[in-house]
Amino acid sequence: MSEAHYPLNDFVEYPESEMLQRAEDNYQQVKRRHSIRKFSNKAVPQEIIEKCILAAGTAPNGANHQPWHFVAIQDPKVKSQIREQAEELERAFYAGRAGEEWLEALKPLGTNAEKPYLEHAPWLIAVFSKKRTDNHVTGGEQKSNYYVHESVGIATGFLIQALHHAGLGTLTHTPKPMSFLSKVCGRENDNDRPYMLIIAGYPATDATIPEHALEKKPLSEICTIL
Ligand code: IYR
Repeated sequence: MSEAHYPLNDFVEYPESEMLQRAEDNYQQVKRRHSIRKFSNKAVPQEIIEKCILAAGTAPNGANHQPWHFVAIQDPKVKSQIREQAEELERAFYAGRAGEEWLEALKPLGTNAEKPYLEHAPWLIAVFSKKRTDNHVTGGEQKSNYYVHESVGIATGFLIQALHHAGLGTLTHTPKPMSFLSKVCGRENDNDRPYMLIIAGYPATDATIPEHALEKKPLSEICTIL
């Protein structure tokens, strides 16, 4: 037997012209989001980060099992552990593990193994995916999760969008392997898997973006109408 269904009473319908304006406004807003690699150490209230994580938690996902967990880190000791271990992995990456083609692709970004922003930024948010449920959704009983990667990817997108919308700069970071994050975040178990690290805070006054960051593909290249 299926559960009770409720009428969809919070959907808001706009006149077409207003919809077009809203779509345009949103495009102008999201197009100002750029990954930044220089963060100010100016504090950001925890409440803002929590609200953005709540927004991430509304993402569409498999069977509403919500297969994610977010660890929001502000503790300087934890941040410096993350920086230390991430830099060790990045040194190996830039020293050759990446391979020539990948390093060539990264040249326009001007990145290297130094990751001071992992300590400077007020917040690091480690996103974990969960293979099985272990939360209130199924009354504590462990059940399989579905479309985990897709679900957590969408939630992470929502999180980045929420942080940007709130007025914060962001950067995605995926050190490989990411297993050290499980340990640092106290989530070493066979259910949680580190998915991505999101750095959030105010951009430093001398933050820059590479020239090519503004070169987005035109609609004709990314869209086909049938
Ligand atoms: N993780 C490395 C390298 C890196 C890889 C890609 I693909 C990027 O878009 C950016 C960086 C680093 O953080 O330097």
